[in-house]
Amino acid sequence: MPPQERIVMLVDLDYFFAQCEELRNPSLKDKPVVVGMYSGRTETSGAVSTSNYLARKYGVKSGIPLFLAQKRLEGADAVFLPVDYDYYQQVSDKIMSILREYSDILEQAGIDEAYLDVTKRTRGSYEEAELLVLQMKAAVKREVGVTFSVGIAPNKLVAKIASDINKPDGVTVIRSEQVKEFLSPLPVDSLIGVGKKTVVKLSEMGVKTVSDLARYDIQRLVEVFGKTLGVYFHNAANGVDNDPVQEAAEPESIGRMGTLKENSCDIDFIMQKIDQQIDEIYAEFQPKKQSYRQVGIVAIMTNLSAKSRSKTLEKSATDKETIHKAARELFEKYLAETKQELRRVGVRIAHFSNEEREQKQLTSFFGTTQ
Ligand code: TTP
Ligand code: MG
Repeated sequence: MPPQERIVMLVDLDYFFAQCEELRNPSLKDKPVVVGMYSGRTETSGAVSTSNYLARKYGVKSGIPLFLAQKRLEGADAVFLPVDYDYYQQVSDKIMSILREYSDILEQAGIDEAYLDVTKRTRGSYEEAELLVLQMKAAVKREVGVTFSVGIAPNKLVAKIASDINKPDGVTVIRSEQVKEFLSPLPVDSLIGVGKKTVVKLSEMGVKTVSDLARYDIQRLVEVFGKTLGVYFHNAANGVDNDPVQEAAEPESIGRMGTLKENSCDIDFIMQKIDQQIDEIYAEFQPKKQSYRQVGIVAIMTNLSAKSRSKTLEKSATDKETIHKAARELFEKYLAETKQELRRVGVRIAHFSNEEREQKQLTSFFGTTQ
């Protein structure tokens, strides 16, 4: 029996980091805005994380060096800002919780994108799905002030490609009977998993578009790329993808709290306690073979009022030293601001993911062809 026809959406927030910056400072809206990851070596070393659509008109996009972005935007009254993950994460969390209300199942696929299965609530109707998107857009605009683009399709593969067609603030609907026609003219690297090396190999075989790939003899694909990959390419090119939209496991954290031997605002004394806690946290965390993305601290004053602070790391980490460094930084900053003695202190790590493991699975799945 064929699997039930689904309606799947991919929601992708528009120029996300730059849109967040415009959100907290609306005067940026009519200027080119570049959000950069500054490496710190020189004043302009680093790369562009993203830019708003005005800056993109000057050829400034994700990944290009910051010095090049500056050159391209010379005299354009552009604004350059460093990434502020914590803030973007907060905006993202708010949006995801709104989107969740409009979906049967929501699978977050990154800080600015999520797959939504809406089959049940739309009773399989694409018209209903489009109306749902209008409601979602209005709610997110009203409650957060952010726009996004959506692809609606019978599966994740096609929804993802469709979401890129109308940007910003767009919607693209590809019904199952339109999938073939939609995918056919696209270059093969539009399909997830078709990287640079695969493109070269396929091109040598005379395969340039998705329709070339869809028509190519599957046996021959299997001979060249192996069974898993060959079958995957064949199915993807034919718009077949049965991967379900799955809610990620509940976010969790691992933390410890403890009372200091004496009230103190001495960072080294506080870190002695914190380091013991980190040892325990790490012992619990390590067997999970996951990575963490956030480090938080809790400080309880002598009057028993509690304050917490957290830091989202630029990259997921798996080591103990990063927890120590982030916790120390948070406490130093906190103590400098409050100048009060602490009585109890705590530390925690959160935002776990299987990134490393998934990366490995993907690498072994896609072999060495990427
Ligand atoms: P994207 O969704 O790829 O880009 P975007 O949201 O900025 O723009 P679009 O309107 O085309 O969707 O990525 C989401 C965020 O991830 C982006 O705002 C910044 C970050 N990012 C990087 O830091 N480096 C990169 O190379 C890319 C592609 C994204
Ligand atoms: Mg985006």
